[in-house]
Amino acid sequence: MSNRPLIEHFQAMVRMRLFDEICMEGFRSREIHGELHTGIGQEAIAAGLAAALASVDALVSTHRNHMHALAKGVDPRALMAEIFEKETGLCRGRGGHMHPFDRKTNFSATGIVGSSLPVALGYAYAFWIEEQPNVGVAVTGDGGTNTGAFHECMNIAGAWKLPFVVVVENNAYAISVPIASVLATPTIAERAAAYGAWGRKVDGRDVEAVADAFAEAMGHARSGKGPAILEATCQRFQGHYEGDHDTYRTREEKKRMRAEDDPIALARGKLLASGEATEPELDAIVGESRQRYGAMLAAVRADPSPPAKEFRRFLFVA
Ligand SMILES: Cc1ncc(C[n+]2csc(CCOP(=O)(O)OP(=O)(O)O)c2C)c(N)n1
Repeated sequence: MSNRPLIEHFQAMVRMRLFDEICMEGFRSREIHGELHTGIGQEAIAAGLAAALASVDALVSTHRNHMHALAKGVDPRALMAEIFEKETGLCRGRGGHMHPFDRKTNFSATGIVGSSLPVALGYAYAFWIEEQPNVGVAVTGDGGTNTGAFHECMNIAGAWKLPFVVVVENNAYAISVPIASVLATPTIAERAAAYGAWGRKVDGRDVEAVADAFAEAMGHARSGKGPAILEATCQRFQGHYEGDHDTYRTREEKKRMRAEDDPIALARGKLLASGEATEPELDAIVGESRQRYGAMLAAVRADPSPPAKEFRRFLFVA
């Protein structure tokens, strides 16, 4: 049984998808510069993390970070303003899509693949030294698990029994590289044994399965038993970044995943089958979320950009 009613997960996933669709619109209209990576198709993983995260826990995400920020409780208005490069953003528009940081919710992200682990491990070590019952959580893609940082962090977290949880969003590709072609073991979760860690692989399209497993992983880490690896399988519906030609996946493969692996459609089907919700109720959630996020976008668009003469402000040179 999940730690949150499925209808709440459904609402969270709908909002996450709308958020990223708005970012895609901002990218097309050239209001957002640089690379944009969306989490469309992967909503169940982010939504599944929310309930078991306390505000004092730290979450460190990747280049594909918007949905994790929303799950951690980052203000969506301030996040959207950051991504749209506005002075009202979380980092006054200077961090942008790949480097949001929020002191209030202990949320941050890094575009350096694999580097969410050492940052989250730093939080975990600090929590341990200060004897606080908080957890440092790193999200990484499957590609990130093949970096040296993954092994180094898991090893020391296991040796010192640090409150450290790694969530692997296994969307089957690291850009164009099929992850199965570069893994020594059938799963990533089974590496846990090498670090004395808790490890599990779940269906990352199933928000309740993710929520249950993540709550268990957090409980394990919080109670002083050491680190955990939660591998959640999913599909990335968009290209690696917006504008990616995505020729490494066939048209059929992409069509099939949208038809069969959509976590929002799967949750909708479950809610209807169990009688927990009706079509009009679910449509109302989508309509209300659309209205809320549409109004947010209009407000963000009206916000000021950082003044051009301040382009060096907040830049640090060693
Ligand atoms: C250290 C480092 N090497 C290479 C890159 C370029 N790069 C950006 S994303 C990416 C692939 C990441 O794949 P994965 O970890 O599976 O995450 P996904 O994009 O699938 O969410 C690479 C190689 C980088 N940002 N950092």
